[in-house]
Amino acid sequence: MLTELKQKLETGQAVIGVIGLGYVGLPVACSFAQAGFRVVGVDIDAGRVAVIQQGVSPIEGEEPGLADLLAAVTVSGRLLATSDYQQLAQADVVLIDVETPVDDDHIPQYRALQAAVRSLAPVLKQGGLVIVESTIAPGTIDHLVKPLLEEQTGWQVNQDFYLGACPERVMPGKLLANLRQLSRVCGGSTPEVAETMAALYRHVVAADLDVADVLTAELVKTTENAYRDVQIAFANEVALVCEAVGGDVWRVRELVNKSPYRQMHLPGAGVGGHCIPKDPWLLAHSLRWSASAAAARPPLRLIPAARQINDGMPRHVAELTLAALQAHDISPNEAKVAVMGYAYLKNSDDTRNSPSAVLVNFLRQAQVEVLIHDPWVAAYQGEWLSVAQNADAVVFMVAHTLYRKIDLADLKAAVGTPVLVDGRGLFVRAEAEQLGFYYLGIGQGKRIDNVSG
Ligand code: SAJ
Repeated sequence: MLTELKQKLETGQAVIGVIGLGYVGLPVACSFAQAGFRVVGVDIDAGRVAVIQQGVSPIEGEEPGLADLLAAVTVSGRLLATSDYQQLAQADVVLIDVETPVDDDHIPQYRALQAAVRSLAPVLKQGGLVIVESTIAPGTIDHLVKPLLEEQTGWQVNQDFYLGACPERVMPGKLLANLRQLSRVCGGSTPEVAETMAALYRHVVAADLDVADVLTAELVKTTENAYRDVQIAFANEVALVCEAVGGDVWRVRELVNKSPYRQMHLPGAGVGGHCIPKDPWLLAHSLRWSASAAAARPPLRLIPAARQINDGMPRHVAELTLAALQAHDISPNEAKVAVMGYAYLKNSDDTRNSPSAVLVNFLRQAQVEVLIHDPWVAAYQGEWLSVAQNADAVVFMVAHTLYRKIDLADLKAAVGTPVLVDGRGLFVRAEAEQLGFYYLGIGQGKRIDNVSG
């Protein structure tokens, strides 16, 4: 059966199913349709399906090429969007691209994944290949997806159907580009399945396709993001040391990275987004699938600690801000603070897990009046100067290019009290102080002088 499937993939005769038409599934569906496959895209959101069927992308933000591609593949009929799982009966390969969030206790929430598998099972074609592209805790295929599919179909994996994991590496704003240009790990339930997956992805991926087993594919994706989180936490911890001892972390980082094999990441006001805050917990969860894994392991220390450091940065910025207000004898309930930047990432409109949201909540709990600006986020656009007008402190949380271009003299003229809190190393401290700002920055030796005395 696998040989037949591989032939259909190589000739482009295979029908591809995609479950979940979000910011991962929709570009994937469009890319396989563009490659010449017939694609059946299924989503439970009928409204979303209707918009897509009209050839319109429901994905917000700038996604170069996606709108035109979607229009083309719906007009050509290569992509059929539907809410009817029955349509997947014709699919030779089914990709699953549904959300896999973690809850407040960092436990993966697999409701969407389980619902997708349960809805697919009754219509799955015998000999079909099911590939989970969502980021999942290592062990999820083996301990959840495989048993559920076997139970729901009464079939046996690698006899009646095949299974794989090929975690996505998309990033908002670069969905189609990343899909084409980033390498993928094709984790198959057997080596032949992995090779078959590579034959499939070869049609849309121009980068390496590395064949592996399923567990390796699950480990690679969660590890690559846990790696980034730990690296950022290291930079943040060095920043806190520099503040305490009077150093400048930006200069330290610049010179550290001149040393071979050093790549110190950027310290900052926090770590947001839909990947980095979540994936380390998915990796950690791999230890909970079996008692033996749980018993064998030493308690995880570095990965949880990194999450705690990074999650603590917005509060640290809030503490710097309150300290600066106190140095000017301004009590929180009399203060007006302008927060510049609400997206989680520079030059992005994406506010998922925004560090600014944590900062704003903390300041408002301290009775501070908070105004927010973000040139990319619809709710907070407008003239930055008017948001900063008469502020007792201006806090920069996101390294938007617009903010880097701000003339600090204009800002100084607008503010009520010249307090500048720099969460992303946007400005040169000496220049800000020369203009009369009371400057506090992440990783820059904390000031302790009281200016009102
Ligand atoms: N951040 C820092 N310091 C750094 C880098 C990032 O504080 O040195 C902060 C950012 O401000 C942001 C958060 O971390 O709040 C995440 O930034 P990111 O650059 O990692 O962007 P993401 O969250 O979109 O990460 C995604 C990831 N891709 C996938 O999961 C498929 C990540 O692995 C990629 O490295 C990143 O995109 C990318 O650069 O493409």
